[in-house]
Amino acid sequence: MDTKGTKERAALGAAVAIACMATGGPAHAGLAKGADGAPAPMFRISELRVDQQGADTDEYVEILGQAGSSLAGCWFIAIGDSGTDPGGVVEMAIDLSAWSLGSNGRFVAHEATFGGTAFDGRTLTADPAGAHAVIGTGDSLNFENSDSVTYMLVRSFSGTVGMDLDAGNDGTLDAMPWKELLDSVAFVRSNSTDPVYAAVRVGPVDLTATGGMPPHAWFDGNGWQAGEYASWMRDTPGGGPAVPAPGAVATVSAALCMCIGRGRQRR
Ligand SMILES: [Ca+2]
Ligand SMILES: [Ca+2]
Ligand SMILES: [Ca+2]
Ligand SMILES: [Ca+2]
Repeated sequence: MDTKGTKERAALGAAVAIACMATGGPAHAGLAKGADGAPAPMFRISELRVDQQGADTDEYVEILGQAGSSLAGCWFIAIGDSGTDPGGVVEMAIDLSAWSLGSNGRFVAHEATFGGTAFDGRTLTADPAGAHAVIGTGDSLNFENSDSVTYMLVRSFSGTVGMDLDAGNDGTLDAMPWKELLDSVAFVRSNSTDPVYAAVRVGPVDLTATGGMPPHAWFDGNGWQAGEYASWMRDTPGGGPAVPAPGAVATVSAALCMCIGRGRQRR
C-alpha cells in the first residue's frame, strides 16, 4: 500500500497545545536568551512516528530536554515538497509553546486517535513519566508518507505552512523564518531526488510499503534508529532510553498550532 505519488494535502486547522521540553542540545543549537536573559532551554527531537500499517491514526512526535523545561517559543516543523515543488515547502508547523517536558525530560505530541490501533494485541500509550498532549482533534497529525522530509525543532518560527524556503530547490534554504535551529533530522525514502535540509538523516530502509521512508525512528543517545511499520515494538512515546541531558535551560513563550498533513491515510 505504497502511497508514493498520492499526495493529499489535508489542511488541518488544528489549534493545539504541545509541551516543549528542554533536553540535551544538539551541537548546532545556539545559546539563545530566554525572556529573563538566561540561556534558553535546549531541546531535541527524540522520536517520530510518521507512518504505520492502516490509517495513520497513532502519529506522534517526541521532544527531549531537561525535565520540566517549558517549550515556550518552540515549534516543530516539517519541510518537504508540494505537488509542483520538489523541496523546501513547509508542510506542517506546530507551536509547542503551551507545554513543558515531563519529569523524565520528555514530551510527546500526538493526535486524539493515538492509542487506537493494536498490533499484536498492543496499543500505544504515553509513558506516564513524560508529558503529553493531544494536538487538534481526531486524526489531526498527518505526517507525509513515503517521501523525503526534513523535521526541525526551531525557536520563534515566523513562517507559514505552504511557504517555500528553497526557491531554487538546491538543498540550501533561502529563507529561515526562525530565530534558532534547535535540532533537525531528515527521513529519506528510496531513490528520492528531493532535497533534505538536515545533516542527520535516517533511511532509506528496506521497506517497500513506505517507499523506503522510515515509518518510525528514535534517537537513542548516539544516533537515530529506524523502527517498525506494523508493530509498536520499538515505540516509546513519552519514554525511552536514558539520554544525556542537553544544555542550559530557560523559557520562551507562545501558543498556536497549525498543521497541514500530507500523510495519506491508508487502510
Ligand atoms: Ca494521522
Ligand atoms: Ca522549493
Ligand atoms: Ca521515546
Ligand atoms: Ca503519515
